Amino acid sequence: MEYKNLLYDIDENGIGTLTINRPKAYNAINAETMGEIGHFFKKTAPKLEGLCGVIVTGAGDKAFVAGADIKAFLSLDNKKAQKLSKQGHVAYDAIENFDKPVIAAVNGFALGGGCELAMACHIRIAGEKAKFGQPEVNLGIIPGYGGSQRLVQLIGKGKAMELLLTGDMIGAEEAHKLGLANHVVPAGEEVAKAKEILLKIATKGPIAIAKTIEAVNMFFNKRKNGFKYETEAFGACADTKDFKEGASAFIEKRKANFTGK
Ligand code: CO8
Repeated sequence: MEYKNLLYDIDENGIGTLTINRPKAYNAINAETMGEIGHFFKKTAPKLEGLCGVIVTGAGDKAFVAGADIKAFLSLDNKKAQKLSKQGHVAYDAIENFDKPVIAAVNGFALGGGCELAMACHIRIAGEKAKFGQPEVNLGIIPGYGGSQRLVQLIGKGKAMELLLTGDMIGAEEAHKLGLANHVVPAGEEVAKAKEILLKIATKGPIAIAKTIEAVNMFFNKRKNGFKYETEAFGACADTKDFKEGASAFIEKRKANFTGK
């Protein structure tokens, strides 16, 4: 599918890059863009041959994503707002539950729906000029794309409450200190760092990687028992050829050759 607001490619190592491409609006996400993000993770990315992971970033050097598109807000009512919020939940859940690692390369403002996008990714790399925040209260609303839940998961209730209630923006170092950013790198090196991590993960067994993502996400799924799931997933991994190959390679002191089977 042709996207109007997204660019994507896949390199020779199987690393996909998804760029939110509305630089004039600091990559703000309107309903069309959100629909495209959901479509990318549900329909396009699973079909990309040899894909080992995805980097999500923003076009230009100012913003990752500066939030939902505020210019579309004035026409919202309760019903329309809930519809948009649900659309965002579906798209960001697709990222969180994607079976290959997704890394946010945060190259500038990650505010509101942009911070929520970064938090839906499995890992976040912040450029030193990145700014994070959930400024929704400044607009008289609350986060609608999962921010009230995922920020608590990532940095704990007290700090999350402070950021959500004040709407304050924080820099990359503070985000790193809080556990919101995994790494801080010089501006312009966010994607390179994300690639370095994805290349390392690509040497592991793909089934084990998919099951790890599922098991970690399970911790936060109040309807399911993550520990029970972990046991079952561990058992399922033990049935794979990759598990035998990984264990054999260790014992034989050689590099494992995983096949995803
Ligand atoms: N929406 C639409 N346009 C935006 C947005 C945005 N979120 N952010 C920036 N822009 C546009 C500006 O309007 C401007 O465009 P133009 O030149 O045409 O006026 C351009 O990007 C550059 O912005 P500024 O001139 O303001 O640039 P500054 O460097 O002075 O400031 C900031 C950058 C600090 C990022 C500033 O633009 C800002 O505060 N933006 C808004 C940030 C924000 O409040 N984000 C949260 C939005 S609410 C949200 O995300 C809720 C998510 C859940 C939604 C649930 C369903 C509806």
